[in-house]
Amino acid sequence: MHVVYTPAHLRHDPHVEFETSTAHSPFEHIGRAETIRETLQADGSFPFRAPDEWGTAPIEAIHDPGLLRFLTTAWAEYQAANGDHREVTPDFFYSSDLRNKMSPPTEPPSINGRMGYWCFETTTPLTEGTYEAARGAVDTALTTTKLVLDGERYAYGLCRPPGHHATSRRYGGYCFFNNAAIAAHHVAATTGTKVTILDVDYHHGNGTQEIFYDRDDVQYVSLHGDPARAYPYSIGYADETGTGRGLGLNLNMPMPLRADDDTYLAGLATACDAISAFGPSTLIVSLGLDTFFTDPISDLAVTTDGFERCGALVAELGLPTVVLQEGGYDVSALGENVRRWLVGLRGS
Ligand code: OKP
Ligand code: ZN
Repeated sequence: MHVVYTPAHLRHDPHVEFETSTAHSPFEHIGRAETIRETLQADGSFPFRAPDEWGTAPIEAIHDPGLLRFLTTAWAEYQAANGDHREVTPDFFYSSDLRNKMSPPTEPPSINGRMGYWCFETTTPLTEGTYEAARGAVDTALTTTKLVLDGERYAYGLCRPPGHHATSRRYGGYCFFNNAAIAAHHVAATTGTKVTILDVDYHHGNGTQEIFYDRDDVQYVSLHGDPARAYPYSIGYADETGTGRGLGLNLNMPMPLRADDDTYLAGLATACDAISAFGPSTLIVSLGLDTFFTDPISDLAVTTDGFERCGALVAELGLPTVVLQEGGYDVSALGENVRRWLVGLRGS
């Protein structure tokens, strides 16, 4: 199984995250991807390659061109307007409720206003090289996908920053471009076949759900901490099943507090039944390891052995599978947890 990796992710290097009313060192940092790289390289059975360059067209197929335009220049524009800041976060968020009974908000002219127009929360700072890192993660996702479309059974893309919280028009939740959504659309658009995104990150992939909610060519299936208690709070409930042509093709499976391996795997088996019923040509996995029992920001209780069982269960679908990295914040265990999930998938 090939691993696609680029050091471009090192350019997204936040030092501060505003979360739970404090400024602290970020959970999402360069050490995450580096420990995964080191563990997979040390294993010796995962050949590495760099991504190809895909340009911006695949991003504009999913995201508002305004979001792309904003992210290319926002960090530099913020410096020009506000003086030197190592990393930048909005201090104002647009809400359509502010303009109740009026025309909807449009992109404001000032950089401070635009920060809050394109971003939805406070934990996702822009650093000097964030845009290049986010482009590298998209290139990684597309190159991993191409390996599978060209005939490899499995491939793993070490995407960082992650992607599944980025909506068609907003960034946030450590995510800038939705790597998995861009990859899924690429498969659907270039092959004319159906695709499933299976999202096993602890957090609901609100961006992926939003992007495909009304489409009948891409199914979204997610297991995640119940949004009644877990980020992103406002979305991810079981009664969100799709709309229009996409009705019935969005499956949310909120998980109870401290769900263990057997509980989680029972949910995953149900998810796999829904995937089989849909009959996709290709599976894209949004792989988060933050369901781990010692993850610092999550509350499920999956173990390292459980991750290998998850990979093996997904393999039983018998589908060409693109695995893309999302979350996972217990850095001491992250590399081994990814490795074991992939070992389970490939069967040895
Ligand atoms: C990204 B991925 C809770 C704050 C949560 C953002 C979490 C983003 C997770 N107090 N902060 O899905 O792993
Ligand atoms: Zn997560």
